[in-house]
Amino acid sequence: MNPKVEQFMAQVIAKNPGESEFHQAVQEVVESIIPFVEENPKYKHAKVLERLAEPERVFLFRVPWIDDKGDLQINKGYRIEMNSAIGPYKGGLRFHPTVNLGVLKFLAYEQVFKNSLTTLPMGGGKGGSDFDPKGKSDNEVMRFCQSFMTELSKYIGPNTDVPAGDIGVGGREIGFLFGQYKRIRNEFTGVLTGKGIEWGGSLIRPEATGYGAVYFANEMLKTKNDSFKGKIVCISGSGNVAQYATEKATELGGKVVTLSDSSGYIYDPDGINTDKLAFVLELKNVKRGRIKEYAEKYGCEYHEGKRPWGVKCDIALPCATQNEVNEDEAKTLISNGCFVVSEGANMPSTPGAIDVYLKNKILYGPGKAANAGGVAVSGLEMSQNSLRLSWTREEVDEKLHNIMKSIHKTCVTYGTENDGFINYVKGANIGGFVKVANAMMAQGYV
Ligand code: NDP
Ligand code: 2IT
Repeated sequence: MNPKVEQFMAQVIAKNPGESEFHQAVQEVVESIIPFVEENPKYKHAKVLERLAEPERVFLFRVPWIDDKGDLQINKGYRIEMNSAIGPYKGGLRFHPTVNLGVLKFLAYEQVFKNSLTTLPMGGGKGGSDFDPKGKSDNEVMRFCQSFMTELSKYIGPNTDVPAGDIGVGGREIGFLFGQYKRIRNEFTGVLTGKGIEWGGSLIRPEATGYGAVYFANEMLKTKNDSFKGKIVCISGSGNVAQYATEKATELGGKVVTLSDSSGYIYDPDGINTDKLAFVLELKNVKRGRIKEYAEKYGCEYHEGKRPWGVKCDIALPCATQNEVNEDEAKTLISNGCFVVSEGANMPSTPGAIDVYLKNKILYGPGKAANAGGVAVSGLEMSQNSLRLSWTREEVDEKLHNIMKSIHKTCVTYGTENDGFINYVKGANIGGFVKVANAMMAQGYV
């Protein structure tokens, strides 16, 4: 390891003990940025990297709520306000039992660079709870969301900090959260994104992350004069991001053969067509069932407790969670002919897996570039809320498409190496850094 990176990481680890995902996210970024900062010492003197690794503010609070049996339950609630150099804090809320400070800090840290890449004026934040919506009734989810927002409402606002969804937080949760904010503050504002279309939401927001990850993959393919046509695509997850990645990859001529959830994956060699995808949407978003039921309905293979990376494919779109592709799985993907990885999820590839992609010089789009479409359309939702009007589906989709092209271009600018290989990791990290760093330099030591 570069000794400067080692030195920097020793400090980050000492200051943030036990936060392994946060250490991982910071290390991936500083490996790209430290050489760049050495060439641009103004950033070094202003300790921009050190400041970026320290949240501006962290809230940690108790969330008491009553379950359907009448028993009191207590969860932890968090909001990390990471960096506001280029705009209000912006980033999702995750409700999942694995949520802890280190996980949310990794997500908030990534969000700062991602939001900068979108070209829109958004700082970075993230929040959530160790609450598990799985198996809870709608009323339990509502009571939890109301209690969570009762505290969170003290810290957020349309010009301060604008949360949205992430794992375990979709349209239902955003509705309950918005209702409680409006009730407490008596304000109808764009304080959250991912709202319903009838009450201030944006068209294409539900689709945006998945579509964006596919648009980004398509831009990478174009650099090789290639496209999705006739490609076999493996997707993990079956939630919001996976669903719309499946839709767009299929629309562009790919054949999506896998989806998964935390219990296992399905393999459908005939491809997940429009009708089958409609079944998945109903299964996951309305019935809240398991992906196994897809295999039962369509008579295809289901692999309990396994991830889909052993299936032969040309394109892999990890759309479930962090560290879901390890070094061995990355090697398997490549030996099976996979040459494109575009990350719908945040940090789905382990450092070992990323090394494998880079050594093999495949087209690898890291999450902070490839999945930025979601927050980008959140930014467009904020714009529409401020203007008090709404754009058409076509308008929003075109803006999203152009933003993904622009992010790709930024990665090419900062990531192209001497032999012509585009290192999208380096490109995304430096491209995201420059705007935030310049803003921090202009605003003094805050
Ligand atoms: P959802 O809650 O809609 O879906 C999550 C999916 O991932 C489910 O299929 C879930 O399975 C699976 N999953 C979650 N945790 C694990 C785990 N520990 N192991 C295996 N599978 C798991 O979330 P999203 O689709 O919104 O988010 C997916 C990823 O995309 C996350 O990394 C998120 O941070 C990222 N992302 C989301 C954006 C958005 O706009 N929603 C924007 C940018 C990135 P199960 O149902 O069994 O839990
Ligand atoms: O990780 C992410 O970018 C998101 N979960 C979306 C954040 C947002 O504010 O739309």
